[in-house]
Amino acid sequence: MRNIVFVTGNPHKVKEAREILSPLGIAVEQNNCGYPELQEDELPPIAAFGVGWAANKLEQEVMVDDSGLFIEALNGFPGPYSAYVFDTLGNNRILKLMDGETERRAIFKCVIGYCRPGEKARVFAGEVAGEIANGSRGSAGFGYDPIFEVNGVTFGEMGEDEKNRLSHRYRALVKFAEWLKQGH
Ligand code: ITT
Repeated sequence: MRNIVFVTGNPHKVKEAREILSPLGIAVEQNNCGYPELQEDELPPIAAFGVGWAANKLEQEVMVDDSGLFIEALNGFPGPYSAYVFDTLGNNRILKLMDGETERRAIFKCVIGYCRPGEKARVFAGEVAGEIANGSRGSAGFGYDPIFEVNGVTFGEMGEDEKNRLSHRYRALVKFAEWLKQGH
């Protein structure tokens, strides 16, 4: 079993990463030390900078996860600002912004960053297309899960297994695991 330190303050991400990666022979250990998040329009440079910073600070190989919900009708908002917007507005205010809007498509994106001290950061991106639900439904998961639906079912209504088989995070983590398996 390979052990990788996951720098994140979000225990839900760690739980999902464990469920997805442990069958692939990768164990994940959380470190809550945080890292600086660049202001960028897209997630990969944020993850790359953050993971490089954390690898050098902790002097060991680490991974990070930068995720965001990109809503089509809102020109990609909240995107890279998803954590701030979730904390300040929350799901109900997002639903209000979408009131009466028929274009409800959204993309949930996840970028996994990985780095060893002194080396170049690697990023692995995954995304899933879905829609913003008409209301908040389901209590599973975390964050935007109750308002993001795929084929009419919100992540909040799905069992963990179901979300972890199709999520943005699953898709990014599988790419990461495949790359590690190639001997990196
Ligand atoms: P770290 O940066 O410490 O890893 P965070 O929760 O701040 O934790 P992000 O910067 O990636 O993470 O924030 C993305 C926001 O989107 C945040 O509010 C998350 O709760 C939310 N989010 C991320 N992945 C999600 C998922 O799978 N389902 C629902 N919401 C998610």
